[in-house]
Amino acid sequence: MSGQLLRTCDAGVLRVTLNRPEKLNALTSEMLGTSRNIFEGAATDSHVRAVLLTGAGRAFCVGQDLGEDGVGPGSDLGEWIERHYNPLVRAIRSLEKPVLARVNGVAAGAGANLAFACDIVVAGSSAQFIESFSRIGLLPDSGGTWMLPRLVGHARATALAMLGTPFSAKQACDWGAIWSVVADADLDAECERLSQMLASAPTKSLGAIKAAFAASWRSDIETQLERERDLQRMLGGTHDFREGVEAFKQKREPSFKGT
Ligand code: T3D
Repeated sequence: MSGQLLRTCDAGVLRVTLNRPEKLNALTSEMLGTSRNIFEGAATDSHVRAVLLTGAGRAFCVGQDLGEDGVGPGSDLGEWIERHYNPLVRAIRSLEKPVLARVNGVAAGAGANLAFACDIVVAGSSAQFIESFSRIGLLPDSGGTWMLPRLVGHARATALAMLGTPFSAKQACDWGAIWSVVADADLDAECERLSQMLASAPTKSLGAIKAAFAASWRSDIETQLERERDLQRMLGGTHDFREGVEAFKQKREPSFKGT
């Protein structure tokens, strides 16, 4: 794997680090392809029970590397998006395991929307988000036009996208775009705590929650009730459900296996 992307897996937590700090982790096609492969591989890797996505250095990610061949004016950006961005967003959204974004600094363009595609987003207090697309004549991609209005509401999403105004981690949290904001000095400890918590949780339960919430946006209540019934039936047959109930009865901590 190239040094532009770091991957380690330990105690059920797959850590993926965007690693071009001198370019604020601007995304190259190589990074996009490799990260897509990593997320797709995580789906079937039983050692992986949670994923932590972060950036090296002072930024989380500033989106597409605007200097890369094939993305300049006159290029077929639709083809670029379909080949490089949409597969990655689909891989994150369809992964039935939790994905935690550790936003350690600026998240701009597709970098912001990749964070919003993750399941839980924790940002350091100095981090900021920028829907910077309109500044260069584009619209939010990487699922941004889908996620942002759902996270922050139509009015805020529209202004953020049209104005390209940076918003702080605190604003993002107050508006419901992210889970929490912590002091920069506490970011590592908090993300470590959460990722370990997620990796020792009943993985199939978390996967079902993710799938059901995602499906709810395109479903009516009747369809969703049926979906909940079917998923609960599946979960009722898992080891972790048995363990959860046993542990409750025995007044001890459960030991979930993710099966
Ligand atoms: O185009 C398509 O294929 C369609 C897909 C689009 C997806 C997208 O993500 S479009 C949006 C792309 N991203 C942006 O427009 C953000 C551009 N960056 C910025 O506006 C600023 O860098 C920030 C406001 C995010 C941070 O500013 P600042 O002052 O803290 O840092 P800086 O000095 O601007 O950047 C530091 C270095 O990173 C600098 O390199 P240098 O001059 O020291 O060698 C800068 O050029 C580089 N950098 C920052 N963003 C990008 C980048 N290099 C390539 N691509 C970038 N997106």
